[in-house]
Amino acid sequence: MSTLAVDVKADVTVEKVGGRIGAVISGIRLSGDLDEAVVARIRSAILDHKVVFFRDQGHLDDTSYEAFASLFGQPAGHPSATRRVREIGAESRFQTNVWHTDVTYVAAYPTFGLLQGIEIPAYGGETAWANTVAAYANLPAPLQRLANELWALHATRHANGDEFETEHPLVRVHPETGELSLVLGSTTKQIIGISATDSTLLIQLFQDNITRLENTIRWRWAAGDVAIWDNRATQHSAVDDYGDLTRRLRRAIIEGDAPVGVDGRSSTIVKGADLEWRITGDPSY
Ligand SMILES: O=C(O)CCC(=O)C(=O)O
Ligand SMILES: [Fe+2]
Repeated sequence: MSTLAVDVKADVTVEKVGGRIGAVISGIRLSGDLDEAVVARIRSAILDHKVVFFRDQGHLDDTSYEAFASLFGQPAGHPSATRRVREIGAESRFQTNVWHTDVTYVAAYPTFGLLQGIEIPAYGGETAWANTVAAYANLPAPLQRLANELWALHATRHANGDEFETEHPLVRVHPETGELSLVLGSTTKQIIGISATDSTLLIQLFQDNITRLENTIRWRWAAGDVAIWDNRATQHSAVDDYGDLTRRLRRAIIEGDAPVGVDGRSSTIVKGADLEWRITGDPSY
């Protein structure tokens, strides 16, 4: 990871905006036609900083936003949908104002998530991200050793009754960086093989370490801003403090791969399937 606050190459600047997470990238007009080298530069900034922000990208519409998202992998969505870009507003506010990693109730959960500000309230409505790699790295060694051995059940039930359950390692090896990150979030139900009482305490212990303020960044949206996060190395939460004001964001997520734990084992599906969550048509934040 670069230790410089600002890193400049070919008119593109990557400027850290948080000590452990977050950078603003300037000098790029986002589109689906970016050079391979520019895409590689963005991807490596995401891997380094876990979430990156671009200002003034109001020229994007659903189509060009999806084309841009596709530079990082296959945008996920209903297979028959013509667009894999969705606008989110009031309907999602009570599902997303909690710390989570997107769609961890399936095995191959998304690699990246993208949001763009469309209509931003005069106050509030920020989004916060937390670095789950930094959270693991800053644990004392005995807690790291404990975490390395634990697996957790992630589960949810969609409004249409579809149920999803997956077992993930508590610590995953990042497939691109090799970094170790904690895998938890709002759909984590139980540490496998540990009593419900102790399991709740352990989840709380590791979750509290993820969301320590020094591991987080909060983004004050302006219309046109785009954020891209590494969903394998972060959690995020919307901040529901904008009262009755309107808040609209454009969203896309990129299809992922199943985590691998430090012992080399991959996540396993207990109920439901990786693809089903997209086919139900249910929102999956
Ligand atoms: O509304 C937000 O700030 C976050 C939404 C969210 O959790 C998501 O798009 O995955
Ligand atoms: Fe989310």
